[in-house]
Amino acid sequence: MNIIKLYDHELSGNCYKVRLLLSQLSLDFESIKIDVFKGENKKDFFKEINPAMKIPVINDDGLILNESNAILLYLCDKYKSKLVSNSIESRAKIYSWLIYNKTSVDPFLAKARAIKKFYPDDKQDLNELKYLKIEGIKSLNLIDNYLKTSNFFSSEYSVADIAMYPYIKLSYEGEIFLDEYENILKWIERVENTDKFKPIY
Ligand SMILES: N[C@@H](CCC(=O)N[C@@H](CS)C(=O)NCC(=O)O)C(=O)O
Repeated sequence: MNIIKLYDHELSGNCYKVRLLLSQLSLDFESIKIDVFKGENKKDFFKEINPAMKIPVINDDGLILNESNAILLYLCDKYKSKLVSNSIESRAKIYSWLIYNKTSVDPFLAKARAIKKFYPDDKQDLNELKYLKIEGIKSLNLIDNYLKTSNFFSSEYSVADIAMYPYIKLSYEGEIFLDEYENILKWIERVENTDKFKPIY
């Protein structure tokens, strides 16, 4: 039987997106840890798997795929999940939010988290952090406003919510706090109450 292989790291929000979807689809998988802190993603064996040298990557019966949000869409298509809607209008919304996530949310929130959580104090660029915070907050404002009238990013819980969840939830680790984002906080609770939800840590 085919078991999906996931090149993974427990602290990676992007890998978590894939683990959460696999859990919610009840799909077994083998987690293969790539220790990015020891540079394993830059070793020759991994460059052959993903020349971009980043995790997550899946190998599903020989189909090798990188880019977390592409993996989410692929898994839903392959395993016929309704976490990508059947309605063309809802799918369009999901695509739009997945791209917004990768251009306007993760680049700011994930980078701020990486700097504050993983870089030594003397390697933290405070100007960069300031910029990431300003841009991250612009996106959080937009999202909070959107969630005022929507329970989820599409008409129902979908991969767009899975994609958005980890770096918004963990934004405090980059010193971007959610206290004033009432609608985002309620959305986080709704996501955490979905079936077979698993916390990142
Ligand atoms: N756009 C990629 C980003 C992947 C990414 O940045 N992965 C991080 C871990 S969360 C990584 O592999 N970092 C190692 C490095 O850049 O050297 C995705 O969404 O999958």
